[in-house]
Amino acid sequence: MGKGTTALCSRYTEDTFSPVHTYTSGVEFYLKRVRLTQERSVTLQLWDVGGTSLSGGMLNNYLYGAHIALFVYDVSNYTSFESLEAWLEAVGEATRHQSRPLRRVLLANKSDLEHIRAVRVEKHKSFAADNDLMSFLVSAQSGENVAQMFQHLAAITLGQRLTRADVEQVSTVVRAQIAKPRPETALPRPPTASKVRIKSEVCCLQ
Ligand SMILES: Nc1nc2c(ncn2[C@@H]2O[C@H](COP(=O)(O)OP(=O)(O)OP(=O)(O)O)[C@@H](O)[C@H]2O)c(=O)[nH]1
Ligand SMILES: [Mg+2]
Repeated sequence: MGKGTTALCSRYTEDTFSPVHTYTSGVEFYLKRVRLTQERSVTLQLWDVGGTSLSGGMLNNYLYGAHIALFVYDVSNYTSFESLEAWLEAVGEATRHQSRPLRRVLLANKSDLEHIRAVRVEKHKSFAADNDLMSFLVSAQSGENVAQMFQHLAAITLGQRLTRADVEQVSTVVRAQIAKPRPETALPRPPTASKVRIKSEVCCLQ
C-alpha cells in the first residue's frame, strides 16, 4: 500500500481523492497556480516520484533544481515510516552536488486513520528533530492541512510573510466520514463529500 504521495498531489491540485492505489512508475507532474497574498501569485510545480524510484538511479534528475523535498509516510503503516531513512539517504546522495540547498519536509499522511495509528506522535517529532526536517500532519483523504501546508512552504521559500487573512483564504472545513446506516434503518443518504472548501475569490485553480 502506498503512503499517499499521488493522493496528496491530486487533493491539492484537483481537490479529488481516489481510494484506489495506482502505482506511480517514475515521476508524474502537477501544476497549481495559487494566490499567496492579495498581490502575489505563484505557480507550484509538483513532481510526484513513485515509491519504486528509490532504487531507479533517476532521483538526481527528478530533484534537479527543486526547492523542497517532501518525505511522505503513512501514519497507519510503520514500514512506511522506517523507509524514510533510505529516502533521506538517497535524496542526500542525489542532491550532493547541487548548489541550492534543498528544504526537506516530513509529511505524516493519512491523519484521518488516527484510530489505527502505528507511528506515535513522539516518534514523528523526534525523527523530524533528529534529521532537521520541518513537519506537518496531513490527510489527502479529508484534505486536512494540505492546502495550508503547500501555502506555508511556498511562502517560506519565497520569503513571503503571510497575514492571517492570507492563511484563512485556504482554510478548509474537514468533516468526519458519515457512517453508513444499516439497510433496515436506512434514511435518505446524507451528502458524502468529506470536505467543504470555503469559497474565496483569492484562492484559485488555473
Ligand atoms: N485513509 C486514507 N487513505 C489514503 C490517504 N492518502 C492516500 N490514501 C490511500 O492510500 C493508497 C495509496 O495512495 P497513493 O497516493 O496511490 O500512494 P503513493 O504513495 O503515490 O504510492 P506509489 O505511487 O506506489 O509510490 C490509495 O488507496 C489511497 O486512496 C489518506 O490521507 N487517508
Ligand atoms: Mg503514486
